Amino acid sequence: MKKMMKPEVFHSLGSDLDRAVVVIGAGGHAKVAIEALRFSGWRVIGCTDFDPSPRTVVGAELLGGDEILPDLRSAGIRYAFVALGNNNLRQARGEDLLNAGFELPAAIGPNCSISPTAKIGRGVAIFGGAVINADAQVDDLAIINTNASVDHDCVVGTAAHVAPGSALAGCVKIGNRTFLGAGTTVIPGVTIGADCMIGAGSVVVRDLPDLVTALGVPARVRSS
Ligand code: JB2
Repeated sequence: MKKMMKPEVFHSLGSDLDRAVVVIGAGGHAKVAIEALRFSGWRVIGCTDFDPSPRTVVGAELLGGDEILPDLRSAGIRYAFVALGNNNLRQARGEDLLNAGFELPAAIGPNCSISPTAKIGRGVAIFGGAVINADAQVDDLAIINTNASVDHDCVVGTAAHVAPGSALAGCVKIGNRTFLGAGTTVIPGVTIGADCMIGAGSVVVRDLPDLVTALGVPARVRSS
């Protein structure tokens, strides 16, 4: 049987839906994303999560599971943000939301510096202190986490994650769904393929193919 949204959730939506956004996920990433959304002027109406136990996440109420999303869309909620740290899940849920007719705003936290010539995709998270320089491109659902930097002409692929304190020098390319652990450095012009895992603190000095795990200074492939 289709699970319906609880009536009290309808009442909590409020009347001004122009900047109202629902957040998918109620874990650690959601905490930072919700505060970044608020910082960038969004009104977070609440979250959805697999775990239905009633709770709040930095003041945002758990509304129910993802099965309530069609009802929220019908009730006039146009915007949703996927706050799931897992790159594959984030991409999958983002595609589900687009298919369901939601728009995916970016969540931009405080003290970010984003070049007016940078291209920022849908549903991107850019957290406090991040820097994105001229002509860089950050594709849909990517995360540029706290204090990470993305220099000129870089391309960060769909649902990739540049973890806190990482630094991409100019003209670096990061493939779709690739994860760069905290404090990763990538020297200019390097290309890292899709679905890679780069260990925290690594320094990547040469190109890496798809689907590898690499770590160290300089980063070496450990498995593929
Ligand atoms: O498909 C889903 C789904 N899959 C997992 N839909 C919804 N609505 N929720 C889903 N979840 C829920 O996401 C889980 O039930 C869980 O409550 C939440 C994930 O929380 P967790 O704190 O484990 O991870 P996270 O993704 O919020 O944060 C991770 O990634 C961040 C980037 C952590 O590693 C953080 O430390 C990190 N900063």
